[in-house]
Amino acid sequence: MTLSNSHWGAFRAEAQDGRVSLTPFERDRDPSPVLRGLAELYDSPLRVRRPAIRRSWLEHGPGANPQGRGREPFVEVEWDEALDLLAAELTRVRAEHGNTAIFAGSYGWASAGRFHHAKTQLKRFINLFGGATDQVNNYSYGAAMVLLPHILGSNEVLTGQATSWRSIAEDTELMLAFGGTPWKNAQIESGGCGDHTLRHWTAAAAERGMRLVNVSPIRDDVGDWQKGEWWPIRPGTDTALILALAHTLVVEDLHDRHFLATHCVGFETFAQHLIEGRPGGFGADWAASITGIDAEEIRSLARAMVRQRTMIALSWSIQRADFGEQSYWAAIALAAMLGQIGLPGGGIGFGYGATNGIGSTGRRVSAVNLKAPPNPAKSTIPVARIADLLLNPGAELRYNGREITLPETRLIYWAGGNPFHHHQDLNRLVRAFQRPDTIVVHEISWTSTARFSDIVLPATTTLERNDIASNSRDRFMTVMRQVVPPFAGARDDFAIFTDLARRLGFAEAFTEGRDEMAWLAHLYEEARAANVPRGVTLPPFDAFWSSGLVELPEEETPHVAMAEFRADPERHPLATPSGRIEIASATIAGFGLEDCPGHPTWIAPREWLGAPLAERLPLHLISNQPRTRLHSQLDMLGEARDSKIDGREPLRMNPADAAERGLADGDVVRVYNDRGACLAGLLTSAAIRPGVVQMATGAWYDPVDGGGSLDVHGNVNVLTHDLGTSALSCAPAAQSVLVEVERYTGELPEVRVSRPPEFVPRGLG
Ligand SMILES: Nc1nc2c(c(=O)[nH]1)N[C@H]1C(S)=C(S)[C@@H](COP(=O)(O)OP(=O)(O)OC[C@H]3O[C@@H](n4cnc5c(=O)[nH]c(N)nc54)[C@H](O)[C@@H]3O)O[C@H]1N2
Ligand SMILES: Nc1nc2c(c(=O)[nH]1)N[C@H]1C(S)=C(S)[C@@H](COP(=O)(O)OP(=O)(O)OC[C@H]3O[C@@H](n4cnc5c(=O)[nH]c(N)nc54)[C@H](O)[C@@H]3O)O[C@H]1N2
Ligand SMILES: [Mo]
Repeated sequence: MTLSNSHWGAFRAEAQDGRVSLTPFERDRDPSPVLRGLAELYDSPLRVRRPAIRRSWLEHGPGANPQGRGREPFVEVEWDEALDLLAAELTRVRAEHGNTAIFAGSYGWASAGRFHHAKTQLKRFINLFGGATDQVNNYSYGAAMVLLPHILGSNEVLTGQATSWRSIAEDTELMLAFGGTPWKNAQIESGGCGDHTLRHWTAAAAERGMRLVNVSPIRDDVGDWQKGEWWPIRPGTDTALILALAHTLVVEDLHDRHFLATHCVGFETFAQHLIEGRPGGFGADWAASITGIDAEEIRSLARAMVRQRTMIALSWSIQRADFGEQSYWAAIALAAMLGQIGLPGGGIGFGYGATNGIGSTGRRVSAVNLKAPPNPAKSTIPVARIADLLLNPGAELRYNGREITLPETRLIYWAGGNPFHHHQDLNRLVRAFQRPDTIVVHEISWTSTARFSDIVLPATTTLERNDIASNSRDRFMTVMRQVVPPFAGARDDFAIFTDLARRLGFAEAFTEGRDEMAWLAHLYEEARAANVPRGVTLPPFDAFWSSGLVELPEEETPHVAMAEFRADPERHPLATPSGRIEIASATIAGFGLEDCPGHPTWIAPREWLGAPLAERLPLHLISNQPRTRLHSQLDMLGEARDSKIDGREPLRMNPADAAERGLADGDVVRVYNDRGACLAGLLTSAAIRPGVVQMATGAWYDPVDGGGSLDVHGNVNVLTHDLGTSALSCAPAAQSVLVEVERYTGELPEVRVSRPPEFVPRGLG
């Protein structure tokens, strides 16, 4: 059987009579059940079969009836016609409005293969066309990635190598895990993985008797086998708990004065703030009233952290919230006060469990990677300001100490992402998507974004092409061999861009004279050369391609983040202004931001259970990552489809909250706030803290009248707000949301996104 790989893990596949069957890779110790949906995807009725153009756009040209997006039928056309029209429209927009009027940020996860990486293919194409407005940062840890360079000098602990799971399993005595270490999330790895290891390492830590404190509104963010204690914190209040732990250390004089003096700056400012920043200080009694966690437990945890080798771990979700910078900054300050940064099993880590590879025990390698040339248009926005860009051209945006003037957008080009999945406040995004003249998307399936576009070009899946899975955090590099011919009229993104570039006169620059296999060999050989200085030897391409995989070396000793800095801060300074950990930052203080001052502090979220709004909307909605799919990918298939209740996305609620509302398991409910409403299927669960409801992201958006009102399928992003974390990073803050839930009593509307949109013959408009 053919070896291939995916964000859900490696697998072997075969095709019979045009149907795909697959089994997980034999070396995978804990394969993801979500993988089975990939086999169903190939010939799913929701595949885009042929190029399709929104009727008004085709018949009346760019900008025609923009309110028709998401409502109007499509006309299927031949590839040549679609590409001729698109090449002409790109040329028109560039000539009349300039390259910055093209938005091609195209945020999204696309597929695992490194060559057929849709977004990078688009960047190669558009940057050779003169560039476009692009996006920086990501939805995952957008606040942290702007903050950490100011505090730790780089994003190494966040995006590079975290202290390895082996180090935790061997040396950590106490792991304080904010947001847990969710197994559901470690099912995936961007760029694929050969062996799922979270269960193995977390079991090893539990076996050795490590104490695990799961600070989360949701108990099953930690698996039963991990034997964690559950501290059901009120959502959005982690910073208060962290400040109180730090406060206890200060008042009981338990902080590591030596480490603070030799490795940090700004401790005095922070310590003074802890004591004097509010009447009575940021102590445990204060934090108990904010977090719902007992004050004595907080104090005793602080003392235990000093006595024991402690890992302070924060999931990425903690900073995906109002003023999300504060939790990460406060946690770094707390870890510095313990003085265990750079010691085996101690210090600070981010994202354990977020993907399979965080804390990987493999040696760091240079991955196979397709690069794009620089963007000549030099125009960027922070990733989650997309609706602001479209709605407010000319407006000034404060971001990381700068001002960005938002350009005007005439054309949107998306390949490999789904903004009608990933963005917040979708009813606002619907209005924003009515602004441009033209919206183009390459898609596998009729996602909500495809339905809100003008030109939809059918893309192949991983199963229909050759590629390489490679990732600096995974121990396997594998081939991704083609299993089946392209479905219906679908084409690879590379082939689509090649044909467009030919029409626009730069095909040679785009392909560099290589076809698919020549590109794979070229990219692989580049990675092979880059690994030589790392002491990692890869076989030549032909040998790799015929054997199917390379197993990369394990780390020799467990990796400990920031160990060199700890050992010798003079020789290995951080790239901060002081060369040290900045517990207070003069740079950030100098930005003069009310929502991100010069040291960590508690700023009450805009929406949380302590807000006045909670009297009317008394439930905090956690819209976390789905156990049953990757974002919106595979939503209508396999695990995700089977998890739906009456065809709606499940919502979990504590039994007490359900009883108070007269709700029972299996009820269809309406979840609402002032921004929007959606339907969901109710599941009661004691694993959810009272006052909290949980609904995963990723159900395909299905507004009852094409936008603005009830989403009948259960996309949480009709409820989330579109305000950034702060003016420092302008990152998404999807976790800070209040809602109310009631039984849905109307007639149950059909979920229309479970079948393709309407197609009409040409000339009927
Ligand atoms: N409320 C809330 N919202 C969130 C989050 C949250 O926690 N809460 N999380 C956020 C986070 S962290 C992220 S990363 C985003 C994720 O948001 P996205 O990355 O946009 O979500 P995906 O569903 O992975 O979208 C990828 C799309 O690419 C398509 N695709 C896959 N392979 C290919 C290919 O080869 N070619 C082409 N042309 N298309 C392809 C898929 O069909 C899919 O529609 O969501 C964010 N949104
Ligand atoms: N199966 C699956 N795995 C995925 C993804 C997917 O779509 N599906 N997406 C991937 C991507 S792109 C990313 S960025 C990562 C994201 O990784 P994370 O950000 O870690 O993922 P989440 O599931 O959003 O959050 C983890 C847990 O944090 C808890 N939490 C939420 N708010 C709070 C809070 O205020 N306080 C505390 N203490 N806990 C809170 C929730 O209970 C939640 O289950 O996941 C990746 N893994
Ligand atoms: Mo993400």
